[in-house]
Amino acid sequence: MTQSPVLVPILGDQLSPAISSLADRTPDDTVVLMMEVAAETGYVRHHQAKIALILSAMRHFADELRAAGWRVDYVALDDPANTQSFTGEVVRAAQRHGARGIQVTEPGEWRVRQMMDSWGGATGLRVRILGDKRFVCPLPDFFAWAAGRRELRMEWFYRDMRRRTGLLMDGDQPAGGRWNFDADNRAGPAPGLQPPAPATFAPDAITRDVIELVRARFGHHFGSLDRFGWPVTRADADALLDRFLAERLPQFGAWQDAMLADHDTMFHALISPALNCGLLDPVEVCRRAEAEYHAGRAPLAAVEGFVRQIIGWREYIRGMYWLDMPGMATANALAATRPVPEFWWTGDTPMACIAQTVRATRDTAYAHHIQRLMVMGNFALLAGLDPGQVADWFLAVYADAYEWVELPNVAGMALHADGGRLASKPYAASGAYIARMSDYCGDCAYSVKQKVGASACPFNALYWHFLDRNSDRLSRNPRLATAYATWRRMSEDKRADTLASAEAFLATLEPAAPGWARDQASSKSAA
Ligand code: FAD
Ligand code: DLZ
Ligand code: SF4
Repeated sequence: MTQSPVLVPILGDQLSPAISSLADRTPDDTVVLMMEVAAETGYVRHHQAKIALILSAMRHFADELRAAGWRVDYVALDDPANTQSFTGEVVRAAQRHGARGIQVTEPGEWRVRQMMDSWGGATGLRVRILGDKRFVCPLPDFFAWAAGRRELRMEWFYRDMRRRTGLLMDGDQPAGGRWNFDADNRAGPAPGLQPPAPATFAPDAITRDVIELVRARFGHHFGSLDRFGWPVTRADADALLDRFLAERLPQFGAWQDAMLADHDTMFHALISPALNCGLLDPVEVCRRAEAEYHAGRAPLAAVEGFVRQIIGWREYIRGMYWLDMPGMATANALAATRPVPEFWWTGDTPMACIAQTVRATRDTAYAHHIQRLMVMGNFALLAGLDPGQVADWFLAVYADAYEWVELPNVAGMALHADGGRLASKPYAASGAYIARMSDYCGDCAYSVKQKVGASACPFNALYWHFLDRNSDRLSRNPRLATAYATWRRMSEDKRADTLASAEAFLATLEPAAPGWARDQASSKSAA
């Protein structure tokens, strides 16, 4: 080891041996710094399983790096000297090791980028911040793609990513002659559909230690650790991917939007927690899925649908986050101000779809895309929940939630708070959509067929209430023309009954007690 090494901080979502901050380094000239810090475990009150996943994956990754010959300085959460913030620990480590410079991969969150930009001043050292090569599209390329375009639609971006990676391409043409096979996908659940059991991984000694730590320090946070089964090593993440490819991918497309009360995960891959913290590589995952198509084991529609989620949506969402931050965090184009209700945390509601989704979320720190978008997100949109509070909820409760991916999905895709930059129309739907795509309604205290009144499905009247109260902002949207025409064709009495029914329901919503998502002292409104 040279006298003055370069310090390479590796954050909890940078757990990839191929991370760009290490690519040009050699072990004899480098100290890797990994930091468990209270500022990160507590900037929202993360689900207990999310904290356990990240701390355990960090500890396993430190061992993996050490085994590969790297010198790793690992600061544990309960180290008495720990300053409990990234900046404090970088300053301390730079002094401890007499570092001659700092090299780091760009972070996933705006607030952490602000921290990194201060490290040069705080340490007096040169700080090199490198692009994150784990994404297909470098941020400067995304900004160039977006520049001068009036509409930033995912579909066009996705085609560029197909060409760039060569995934599912026959020369310069899309495999099968079409870019998008969505028309073949997304059916409601067929009677008797039996998705396979999800793969889970028994906690090893490191994970068990972390679980004890989390119970002791964060036992007051939302969520249960009883069923903790997320992969925390690369080997287990690979095994999860293998199971998905063999057991779920062939049916992934067809049932991508379906929801069943007894099968929380349906045919989804469950890989987002591992992907987002760095245990899986996105392009590698897509190449493995593509190979299933070439081997004749999975249909093109399913594989294309899956690849689109990763090199299309995931990349596009990240680009939009960095393009629109910091404004995205406070965007509220529909002026929605209602507090998140208490039942979003407790699940204590007669609405079966929400109760089921909150239960799954509490038990596993996971819900699949349609539960997030068309149950929780749709409810938030229709009820006019405050986008900042909704974003805090999503950031806290899901094991895969980092702001770069959570916020555009919440503010852009679910809530239309960005005024339509990300989605050309709000994903607003009445109970009929949930009834078609799930088996939730059969066990619900409300009747999905009933349009108004105390026993009617709340989504029904709320849908019209949403359109009516936002007509100045949305009625000129051509994609909502039919809905507004239907609303206008209703008799005045029917419209009045509908609005009164929605108002009566909204009046029953109890705001969540303060402190579920954030320590009260660090809440956004207090900041
Ligand atoms: P699958 O359905 O099997 O899809 C495969 C992969 O595609 C996912 O692992 C993910 O990496 C990618 N993907 C699919 N849809 C999206 C999308 N809209 N944005 C980005 N990537 C996507 N995803 C997160 O990773 N973190 C979040 O915090 C997050 N918050 C969300 C909040 C809302 C309101 C909504 C509507 C969606 C959110 N998503 C988020 C996107 C999506 O719901 C999850 O990526 C998905 O449910 C993860 O489960 P899976 O791995 O089983 O995904
Ligand atoms: C989410 C999280 C948590 C809970 N804890 C830590 C931690 O103790 N140390 C760490 O390096 N990272 C943690 N993370 C992930 C970071 O919040 C993440 O790296 C940043 O949000 C940047 O995306
Ligand atoms: Fe949800 Fe309405 Fe169906 Fe009940 S009836 S499960 S509230 S959609």
